Amino acid sequence: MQHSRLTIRAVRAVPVILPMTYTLGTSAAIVREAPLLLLDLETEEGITGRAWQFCYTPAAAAAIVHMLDDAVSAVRGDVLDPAAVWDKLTKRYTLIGVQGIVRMAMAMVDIAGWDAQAIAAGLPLATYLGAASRPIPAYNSCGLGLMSPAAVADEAEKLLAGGFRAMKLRLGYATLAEDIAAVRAVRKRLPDDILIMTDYNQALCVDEALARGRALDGEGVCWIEEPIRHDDYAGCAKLAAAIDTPVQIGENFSLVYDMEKALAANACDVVMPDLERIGGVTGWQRAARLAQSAGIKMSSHLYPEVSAHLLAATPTAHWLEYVDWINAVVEQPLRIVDGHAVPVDQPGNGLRWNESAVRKFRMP
Ligand code: SMN
Ligand code: MG
Repeated sequence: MQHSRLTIRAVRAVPVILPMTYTLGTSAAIVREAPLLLLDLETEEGITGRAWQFCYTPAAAAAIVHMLDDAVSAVRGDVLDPAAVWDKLTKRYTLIGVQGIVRMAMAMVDIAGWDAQAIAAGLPLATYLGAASRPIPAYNSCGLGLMSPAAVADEAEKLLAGGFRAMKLRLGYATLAEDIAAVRAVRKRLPDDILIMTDYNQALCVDEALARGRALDGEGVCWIEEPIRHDDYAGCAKLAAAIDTPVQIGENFSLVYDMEKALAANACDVVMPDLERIGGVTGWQRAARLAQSAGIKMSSHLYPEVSAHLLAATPTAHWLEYVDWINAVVEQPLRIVDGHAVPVDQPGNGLRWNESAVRKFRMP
């Protein structure tokens, strides 16, 4: 691997609100537009690394910008070694805790830092991480929120565009009967070989999840995601043992330590860390090693452009979660070919902002 020494100079973070092609109607909240933060990490050597972050709410974007300024004030002039920067910032934020917006800011610096390094080496991120870049099986995770069976089936049909062979259906209706009706409506409308993932977004208590999980065992879904509170690993373990369909968790693992605890508790059959929550590219690589040791398949949550590179370098890679949120403001949206995400064949992670689109969608 080629190493160019880069020095951290500054960050530029631009908050945008992007319209979503499909409403994300989860059991926890309905998301109609995506408040995102776009980050440029500049180096003294003139190389810029990039990252984006889903801020969940516009108010968080401003808070993360403050944290980014603080983080970079601590590492300005340092050699851009993402793992060392992570350790230094972890120490700086020990008292407040590496969580929430602190962790979000740190992860953005980390993701952009790895991008800058790969660009300096002249290699796509996947290759820089030692993997052969390859297409990654992707499921369409846009839309399919809680709505009538007819509406959800109509939307499912649209989500096949782009050659997707799998998609994710949100569940957690008031009753088990409504969950089953939604699954059956989608199943009936799609060709038989299309896979359906399901996601409860933590809607249920353990007993209800047992009942619904057992019922879903008869419906042929690919996995049941976050049926109960994300950090109830004992409850998750009970479900994973009792339900035949794989139990999927991981988008709420905060750093790799949560994943360690979940695996130790046998809380799930498969994992899907979120690039930001797990601690950026540095955290993802640690998680990938854990998944490999545990022999457990690992998918991604959001951030498909960077995750495509990371899954190429993940020994137990499973599915990439595809969302199209960033497409309006990038020069080259992630390509989906025959249901596979194709990591950009350019140095770095491939994120380049379309500056005129960024101006158009900039948060007021
Ligand atoms: C989800 C959660 C939060 C933001 C977007 C999407 C959802 C998923 O749980 O897994 O896609
Ligand atoms: Mg989810």
